[in-house]
Amino acid sequence: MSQTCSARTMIKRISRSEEGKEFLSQRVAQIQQVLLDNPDNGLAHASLSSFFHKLEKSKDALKHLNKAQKCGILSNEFLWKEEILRRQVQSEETRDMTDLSKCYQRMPDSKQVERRAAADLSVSEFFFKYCLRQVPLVITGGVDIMLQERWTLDLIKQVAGLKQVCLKHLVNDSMQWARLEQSTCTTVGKFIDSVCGQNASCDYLFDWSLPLHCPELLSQLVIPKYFAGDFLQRVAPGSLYRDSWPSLFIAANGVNSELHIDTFGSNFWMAMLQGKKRWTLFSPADKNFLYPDYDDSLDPVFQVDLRNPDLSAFPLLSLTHPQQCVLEPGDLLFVPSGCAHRVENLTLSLAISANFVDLSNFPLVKKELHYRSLVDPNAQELLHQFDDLNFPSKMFSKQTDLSWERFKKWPRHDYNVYDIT
Ligand SMILES: O=C(O)CCC(=O)C(=O)O
Ligand SMILES: [Fe+2]
Repeated sequence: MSQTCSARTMIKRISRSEEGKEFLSQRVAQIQQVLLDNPDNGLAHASLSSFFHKLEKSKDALKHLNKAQKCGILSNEFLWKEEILRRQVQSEETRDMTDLSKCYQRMPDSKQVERRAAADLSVSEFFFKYCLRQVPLVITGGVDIMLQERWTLDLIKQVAGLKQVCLKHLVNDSMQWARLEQSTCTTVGKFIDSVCGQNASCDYLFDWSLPLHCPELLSQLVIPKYFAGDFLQRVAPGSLYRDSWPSLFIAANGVNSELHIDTFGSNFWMAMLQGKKRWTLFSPADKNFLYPDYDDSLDPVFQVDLRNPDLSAFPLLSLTHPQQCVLEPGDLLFVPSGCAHRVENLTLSLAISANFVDLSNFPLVKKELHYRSLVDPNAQELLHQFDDLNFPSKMFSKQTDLSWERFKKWPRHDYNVYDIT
């Protein structure tokens, strides 16, 4: 317990301890007693639901949440919790219904992620063959489209060295997304020195927004045609996620991000600038066989440990469909919405990435924003724009690469010739 961690992670640790479980079970018994006298006590049902949830008894938690709602305890937060519990129950039921005799005692072999040269890949082929079918792809030479001169750690240090950054670090039993918790804050320059030094840091400069923190780096960037139609650039300035990406990643050899699915149904790309990363990806259909734990979030952590897979505890892992690739400088990776992934930095590495929305994930993104909007007004505002019948949701098969400036001022005047609907 020596590593610093979030309250959420600490609460999970305590509720999984013997004393924690005993305390929670006693509370359950007390509330059940109250309900014997007054079965329509909505608040008691709501509270019982929370205690069952902490005891990881999701079916009971969902049952009592629904009873609380029937007793008139209605709020958006309860609808949000209901969806979290529904996801948990559904994943457990899917596993219960799966025939264990089909499982093996080892992980399936990983297939290699397909690789295609940017020079031979049209926007239409990318969209219909990979994006729409949720097939990951490495676009080789993709980074040459994006930068005339590839960024290096030296350049990042020159331009952003004095800026403040808050780092992440991996905590094995973290309940935070990707099992990454907040670590120390420092300057970009000091962090780069520390990852280049002898005793490289275990911290991760992870998803550091360039538009927010270092826009001066972006003026030279070109957004490849495959991602240039990002719907997040068609919403009002200030809207959620519109200016979050691209973001920067720097890590020493051996630093990882654990299994996760990118949030709000977004698609994702990553451009590898320096060093190597090994990606392991699963198809969206594998999600429940990776043993998601939704805890208090719509974005689960996964109970399986891919470094040392325990097939006795998690037998359905043997029925998944892993794909792997090692990203090298110049590679541009596309990760479709809904694909769980884990990333290992095989060397000191530098990369940029972005999440995006297009026609391939638009329905999923709207569904995810609907649930997030129950507790997040910014998600509600974004959804409102996406839901507008006049929202420009067509794409263009002859889309060209766009300079950063043109990408941010999406050239709407061309919209009448857009042909992918
Ligand atoms: O490079 C990494 O560690 C993973 C990046 C990633 O998956 C993300 O930002 O969602
Ligand atoms: Fe990710």
